[in-house]
Amino acid sequence: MNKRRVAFWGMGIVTALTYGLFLPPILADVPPNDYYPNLFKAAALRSIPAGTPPDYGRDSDGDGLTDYDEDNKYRTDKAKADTDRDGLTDGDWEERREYTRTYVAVMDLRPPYSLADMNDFYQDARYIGNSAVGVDRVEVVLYPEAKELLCPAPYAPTKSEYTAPTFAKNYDSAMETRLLEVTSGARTDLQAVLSVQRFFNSFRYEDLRGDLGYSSDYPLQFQYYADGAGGYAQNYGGLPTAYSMDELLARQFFAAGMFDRKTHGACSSSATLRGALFRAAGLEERTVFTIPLFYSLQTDGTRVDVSSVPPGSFLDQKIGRGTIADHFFNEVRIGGRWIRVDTNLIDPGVHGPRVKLMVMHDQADVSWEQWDSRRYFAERPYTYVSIEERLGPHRE
Ligand SMILES: [Ca+2]
Ligand SMILES: [Ca+2]
Ligand SMILES: [Ca+2]
Repeated sequence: MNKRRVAFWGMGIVTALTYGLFLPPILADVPPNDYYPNLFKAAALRSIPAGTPPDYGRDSDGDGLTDYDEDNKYRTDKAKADTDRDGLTDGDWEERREYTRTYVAVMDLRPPYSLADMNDFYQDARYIGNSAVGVDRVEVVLYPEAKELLCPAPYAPTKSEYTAPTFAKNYDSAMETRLLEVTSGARTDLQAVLSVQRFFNSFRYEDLRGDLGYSSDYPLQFQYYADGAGGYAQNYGGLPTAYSMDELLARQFFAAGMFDRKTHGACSSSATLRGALFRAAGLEERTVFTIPLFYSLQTDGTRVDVSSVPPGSFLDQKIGRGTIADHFFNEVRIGGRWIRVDTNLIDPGVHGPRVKLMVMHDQADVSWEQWDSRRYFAERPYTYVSIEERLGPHRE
């Protein structure tokens, strides 16, 4: 197969093709720690001493953007409501992009997704209309130069809806006891998070694709929920070979089973296990679902011609690998803020720029019937209409 023809889902214009030049300095400002690279893979993070959190909600100049976001995301002046004095305030949808680099994507979205969840530190999203019945057209703006300021809080295991066991993150008291041992030396929530990640790294990735008859464990994850009770997965054709369905689920789907066997599967499985470990340690977490900025398949299952992509560009490299895929990972509350602890915006290793579509306690909370393989190509819920890169005129 022609490598150049792999992996692009999109119907429209691609004008942002020079990503290789614009990656943020990976890990440049992150304190030395052996475990950061595993946890914050694309970390655009700076760390400040624990115990002195910024006032995240303060908006000193009243332009609708917080001081924190003006300093760390938009790069506008937090003391001036109209930084460039053109009569439009910094909070304006277009104005806020003028001091930084953005990737702007127009997308047609079917459920499942959440517009509220799509607005976070790394991206802004707004509804701009319907493109068809049941299909929402959404504009997403990604801020690849945004940098979170990590301000760890003292570690105190907590109980909340974000630490409670869930359907698949089904930790028990024995797991909780073990995880509290794992984090016992941590003074801050950041240290506890890193301790959990270290512990997670002792689990073994188990490639069961041969048993699943697919290139990842997605069928197991998605189709388990196709009928809300797992019956579809139980009847999934061609499965299993080496293991019974119950054993597959124990090895890659339910956290308690993975914990007992010291195994996990690909990203959706890992997000479940890691999420359960965080929760058992009293660290608030939720699962994030993202898709690549450039999607992999058209609705009819054919590959898109990407011959216009400049050879050697960042995008070209990503396409050439043929590894562009949906990605699950976790957010953890550190210093009171939800921090993406795997791929902030750009995953330099595999996936490239990513669009966040929603967060969830558990994948079982989301209706995945759109992902039923029988309808996968015809009704896959997300398509790109256009993608472009913008360099703000006042960006320094
Ligand atoms: Ca402001
Ligand atoms: Ca301002
Ligand atoms: Ca202005």
